[in-house]
Amino acid sequence: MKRADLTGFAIDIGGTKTAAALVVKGEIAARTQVATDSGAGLDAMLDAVAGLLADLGHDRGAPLGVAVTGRVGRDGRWHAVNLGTLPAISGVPLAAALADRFGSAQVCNDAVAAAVAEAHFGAGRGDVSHAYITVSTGVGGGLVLHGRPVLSANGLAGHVGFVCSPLGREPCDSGRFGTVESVGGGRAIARAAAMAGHPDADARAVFDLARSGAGWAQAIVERSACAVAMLCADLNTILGLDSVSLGGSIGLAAGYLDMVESRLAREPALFRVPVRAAELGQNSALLGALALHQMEGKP
Ligand code: ADP
Ligand code: BMX
Repeated sequence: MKRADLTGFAIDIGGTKTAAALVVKGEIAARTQVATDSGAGLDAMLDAVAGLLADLGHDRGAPLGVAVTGRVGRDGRWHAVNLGTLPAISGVPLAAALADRFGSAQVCNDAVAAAVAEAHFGAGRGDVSHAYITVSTGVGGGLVLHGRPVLSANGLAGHVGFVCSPLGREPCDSGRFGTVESVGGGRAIARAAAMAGHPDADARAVFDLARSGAGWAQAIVERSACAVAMLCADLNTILGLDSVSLGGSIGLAAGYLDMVESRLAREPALFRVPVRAAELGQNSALLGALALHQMEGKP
């Protein structure tokens, strides 16, 4: 698959923001985004998507790739794995509703889409086994082996944020306990700040305070990066990875990758893996969703 072959529209519904792009010959020709209404049900989510697509000049039936936070089963139903992130998304018929409203559309998990784009056109280019990890509202993942994403009928494959961390001390809204997401994701960082007496600080504010020297904020950021570094070593142990790319607003925040790398350097050499910033930045999931639309039926 060549990046230059990608032309069409793409949507990325995250736990915090919903982005849309018009892609022409593999380049982002126009991009727009709004805050995700995290309490919304399917219809309201798709109303927001319709508004973004209208702004970009989408016509019914044009190629459309849609990446969403949460798992999407082969039956096209969309489920939040972490029900604290999208409480109203539990088995809703996303693929059918997209086809009804917009004509042709291909839907997948946001981190799987990003992994496909990074593996083919970004930080994992040329590698046989690549993992993408997003540290964002949650912690998501996608695995691409020999150019193909690892998928499962229930849409759970690749959800590496729900692996348990040795640093885990809290329940996770997935129902598990002590997941990487419950230590390192944006919602977890905000919750840790609240427990440290800073109830109004979101993850971005915690990073700003850490940079200006607040020790409590530095400790929270460090814990997130350590949990992600240990996850990279664990994934490398299971899959024999050539590389990992790190995305999401937290994964891409200044200094975060350095912290992950310095924790990973404490692992025995055998378990270390090269970790790189997602080369496509905030556009990985958008480009990957459209790439998967193109690969439809083939992955
Ligand atoms: P989404 O989860 O919708 O894909 P993001 O990748 O932007 O969206 O992740 C959202 C999380 O990232 C929020 O918790 C937000 O507070 C945090 N965040 C946004 N910008 C920054 C930043 N510059 N530094 C650190 N954290 C950030
Ligand atoms: C969560 C999970 C994943 C998603 C990841 C990153 C939900 C709603 N989402 O682990 O499916 O890939 O977050 O998503 O259960 P983001 O919103 O943080 O970008």
